[in-house]
Amino acid sequence: RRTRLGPQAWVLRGFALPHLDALLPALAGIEAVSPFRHMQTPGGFTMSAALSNCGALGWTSDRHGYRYSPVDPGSGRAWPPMPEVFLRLASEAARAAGFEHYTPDACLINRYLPGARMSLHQDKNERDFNAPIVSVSLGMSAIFLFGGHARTDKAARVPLHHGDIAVWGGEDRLRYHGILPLSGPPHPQQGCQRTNLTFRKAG
Ligand code: MD5
Ligand code: FE
Repeated sequence: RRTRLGPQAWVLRGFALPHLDALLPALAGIEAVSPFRHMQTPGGFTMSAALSNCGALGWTSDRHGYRYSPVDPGSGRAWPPMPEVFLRLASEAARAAGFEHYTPDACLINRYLPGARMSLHQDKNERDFNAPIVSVSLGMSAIFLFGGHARTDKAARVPLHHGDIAVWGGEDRLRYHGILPLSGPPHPQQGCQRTNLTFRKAG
């Protein structure tokens, strides 16, 4: 089922479910090389969601700012490569939302425990705003905030569940968005956590 959020924004309910047998072991492999960690913001706060990355570039944050880097600052080594199953799923989801030939070079992975949130922001650190962003939700359900092009625009609340994929491109690519503090029942397989894979064309 395909739900339209905006002119070029879609939620593909359960789209990742048939891929999880391959996806979850690949995620465990990434986590073993580049463990989840809480980043500092330039303003001196600690982000409540922990992150990791895979792919040629990974999104990082510290007191000096936000940037994409080929190196995991925790290890000083390259981020783990993007697994084939990640690439295939992101590209199939992009195609289902109308974006052909999607080749992301970065996958930011956010891990939320109960209470963790992401305040309204735009994703503007990527070089190419023409490419869509593809987001895969795993584990506990969350309320996604889908805002407008100004921070003060009223944001729609969209529940995202285990296996859902959202795709934002074109004029919807730079909308303000966020995640309300995680709460609710544990997920039967994933327990008290939500993991979000966010594919981008960053370089
Ligand atoms: C999350 N992550 O659930 C979200 C999913 C992030 C982040 O926001 O930056 O790590 S990605 C949601 C997104 C990305 C790009 C555009 C829009 C939403 N949008 O226009 O609504 O952890
Ligand atoms: Fe974002």
